[in-house]
Amino acid sequence: MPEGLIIKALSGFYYVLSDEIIYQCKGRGLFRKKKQTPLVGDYVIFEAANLTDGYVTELMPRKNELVRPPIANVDQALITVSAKKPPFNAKLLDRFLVLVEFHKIEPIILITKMDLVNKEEQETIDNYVENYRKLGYRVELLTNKGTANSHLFTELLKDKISVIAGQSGVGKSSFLNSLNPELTLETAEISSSLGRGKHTTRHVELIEILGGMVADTPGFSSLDFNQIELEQLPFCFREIKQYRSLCKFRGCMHVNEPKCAVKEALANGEIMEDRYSHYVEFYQEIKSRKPRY
Ligand SMILES: Nc1nc2c(ncn2[C@@H]2O[C@H](COP(=O)(O)OP(=O)(O)OP(=O)(O)O)[C@@H](O)[C@H]2O)c(=O)[nH]1
Ligand SMILES: [Mg+2]
Ligand SMILES: [Zn+2]
Repeated sequence: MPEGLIIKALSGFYYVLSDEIIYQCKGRGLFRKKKQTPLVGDYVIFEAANLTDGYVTELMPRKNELVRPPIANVDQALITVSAKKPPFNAKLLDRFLVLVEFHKIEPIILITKMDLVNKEEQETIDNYVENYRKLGYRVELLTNKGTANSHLFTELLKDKISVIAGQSGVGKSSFLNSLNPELTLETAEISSSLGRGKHTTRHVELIEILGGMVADTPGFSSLDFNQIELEQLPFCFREIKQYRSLCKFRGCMHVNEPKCAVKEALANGEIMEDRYSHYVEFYQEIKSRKPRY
């Protein structure tokens, strides 16, 4: 039986890509019995007598899975923030980074709408970019309008499953369109009264771009840290992870403890203040979460 990749799940059907052909399939009852739900990104075994009456019969083991957006086997996340409209938001960027690091997915940072910034805003952004690059992140500054961006990403997407994530209106669909002029993903002006996007993209679908599969998503609709336990948070910040073994106390959470190497690095300017203050905010957020039982 053939193998394929689920590229879209809609109204009870799974669309399975196999050898450049898409088969419309249903799930076999067996998934429900095993409490398995096929996801976009699942590699599957299926049978199909024709293009519209197939059945997914088996799911291959997953590398990882995200709940919102629902997608499996993600290799990397293109975290998208705009330089302007909506305004650059480092805290939101760090929120996405924490969620992506938590799932052990490689993040790539895209800063869009660079055509809109003035000199002063450019300097602020350059400063952040330098810091994020120091942490080892790949950061790209982009203009999606009237510019081809494909030359920057020829190797990046190839043979991988990527998701593009970010607030509504930052230009995710526009960016994907800029990689391939034949793509015509729907985009929309951000609302002038609210200054934010309209959630134009509504379902998750993998699209073939530059030799890889990319999911344009409606943004990570849920950006809460419900799955993350307090002890896991330091591991989601690369610089904290790097210094934590030097702290005096083994269970140091790098907030109130004495002889904390993270706070020393902060005082020496080796850790960016902004990042640390976001760490503390996220720490408080998780700490004040109601217990789940
Ligand atoms: N000036 C400028 N405008 C951009 C750029 N990228 C996107 N836009 C505009 O920003 C608006 C929102 O872009 P979309 O691509 O729809 O944003 P999105 O992130 O896909 O939004 P959702 O689908 O709602 O999550 C559109 O009007 C785009 O034309 C850019 O680099 N420069
Ligand atoms: Mg979109
Ligand atoms: Zn510490």
